[in-house]
Amino acid sequence: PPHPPSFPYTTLFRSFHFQPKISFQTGLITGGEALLRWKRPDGQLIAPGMFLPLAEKTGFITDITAVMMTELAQDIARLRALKPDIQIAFNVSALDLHSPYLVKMLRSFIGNHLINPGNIQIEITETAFVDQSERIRATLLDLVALGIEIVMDDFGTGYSSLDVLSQLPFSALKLDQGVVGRMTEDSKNTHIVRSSLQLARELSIKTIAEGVETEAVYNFLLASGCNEAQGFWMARPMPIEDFITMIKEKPKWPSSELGFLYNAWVSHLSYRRKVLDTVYTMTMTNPDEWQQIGRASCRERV
Ligand code: G
Ligand code: MN
Repeated sequence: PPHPPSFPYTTLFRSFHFQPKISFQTGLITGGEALLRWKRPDGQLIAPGMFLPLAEKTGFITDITAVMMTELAQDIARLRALKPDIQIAFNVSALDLHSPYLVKMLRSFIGNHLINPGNIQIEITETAFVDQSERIRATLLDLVALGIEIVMDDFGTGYSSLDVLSQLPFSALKLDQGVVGRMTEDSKNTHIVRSSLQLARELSIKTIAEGVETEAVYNFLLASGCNEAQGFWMARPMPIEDFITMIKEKPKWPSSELGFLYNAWVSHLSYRRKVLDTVYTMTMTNPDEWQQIGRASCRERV
């Protein structure tokens, strides 16, 4: 079996690969996810699965993040020159959120006009751990105050919970690639995806589908009102030079406003349901309590 690389990691060549994210509304690239890639001196790539778990266990991940964050800011500056509104997602671990260094670094990049807050998105996985610390919560709020979006990664797996989603300032959820991949296999998975999209809608957060490997899955998500897609069917992660070429070419995938009409329709139905529920409740209640019910249902709508 392959061994994880031994320390020091610094002897390895590190870089980011970028996987494009596509807007369902326009069919165009909105940005991408930055994925860490390590190369051995012989040129062989080391899969993240081999070094990240060890780095997390030893706490070394925070050093990696600090070094790579600086590199990423340079990369984003290059990409911004081509597309000023580009949005690059960066994965951080719950460990990275314990200390204020992440916020400090990002604040300085923004202060120096190297990047705009809108150019970077922070993806957090294993949010179960995030839940437990006030310190982490404070870090996330600092990032939001800077104008940076926080994404819950791997939504639909054991690590991401509904409870955490509602308590922390996430502005998007990223559907797990396993859930997305199995979507067209049976109707249960289809319902899981649809109801996740609806949940996000009700919480007013954006949705990104990861692991879109076929046209069928792409089209289904398009019709269901998902906001963005990422996956092998459109593009694999690639070195920055290739990503730059692609951004220049402005490729276009299928797009439609249909999903957004679907959204509006679902919202309308659920609004009607709430009105009917309220009326029904009122007929069953003492008029003295009506005002309270009205107030409660108004709160729900805003
Ligand atoms: O969960 P996270 O966002 O960290 O996952 C990103 C990983 O998913 C990357 O390593 C990327 O290579 C992989 N990936 C991206 N798109 C696809 C896809 O369509 N299918 C599969 N199997 N993996 C994908
Ligand atoms: Mn991710």
